[in-house]
Amino acid sequence: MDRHPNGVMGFAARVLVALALVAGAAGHVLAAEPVRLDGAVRQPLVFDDATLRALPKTSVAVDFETGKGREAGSYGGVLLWALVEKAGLQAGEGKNAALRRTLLVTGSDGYAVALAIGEIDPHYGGKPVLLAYESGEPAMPLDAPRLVVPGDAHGGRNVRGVVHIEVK
Ligand SMILES: Nc1nc2c(c(=O)[nH]1)N[C@H]1C(S)=C(S)[C@@H](COP(=O)(O)O)O[C@H]1N2
Ligand SMILES: [Mo]
Repeated sequence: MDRHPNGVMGFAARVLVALALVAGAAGHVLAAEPVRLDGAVRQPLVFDDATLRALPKTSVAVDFETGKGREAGSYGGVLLWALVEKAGLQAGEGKNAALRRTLLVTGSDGYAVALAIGEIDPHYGGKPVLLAYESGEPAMPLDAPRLVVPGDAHGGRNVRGVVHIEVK
């Protein structure tokens, strides 16, 4: 007798859980703030997951120490240099003035690191620093874009949840 109401409640509960999961999943996607790229560029740009995924993908291997131990794996995303090129780097005045430029990359929690443009310019360091949107093998999407600096021994420059890249 009371199996039926329980069954109905069970179904209703399952529908609510399913709705919550769908809303949660949708909220998850919307939760990732877009990344603003501005400062010394001709055209400030904003990148979201879709615009990043539409650009050529690069994958890099990482192996770094963190406060919680070693992390080895892979990340996929877009070359930071490609984003800067797209926005159009403004070099400024003087001999090799572009080499005075830096990129301040900031996460949603305010954590920030600086890179020199010469570190990523293919004419100089050419390091494949990424704005990554996926990681692992097989690749899983990240909650939010992450700066990935391959070759670093410590993970400190791999800014999670990047929201702003300022060319200074
Ligand atoms: N936004 C943000 N990114 C961050 C940090 C942080 O505090 N905030 N910590 C950094 C440090 S010190 C390390 S060691 C790595 C840790 O990487 P993990 O989060 O993959 O473990 O994240 C880096 N990226
Ligand atoms: Mo760290």
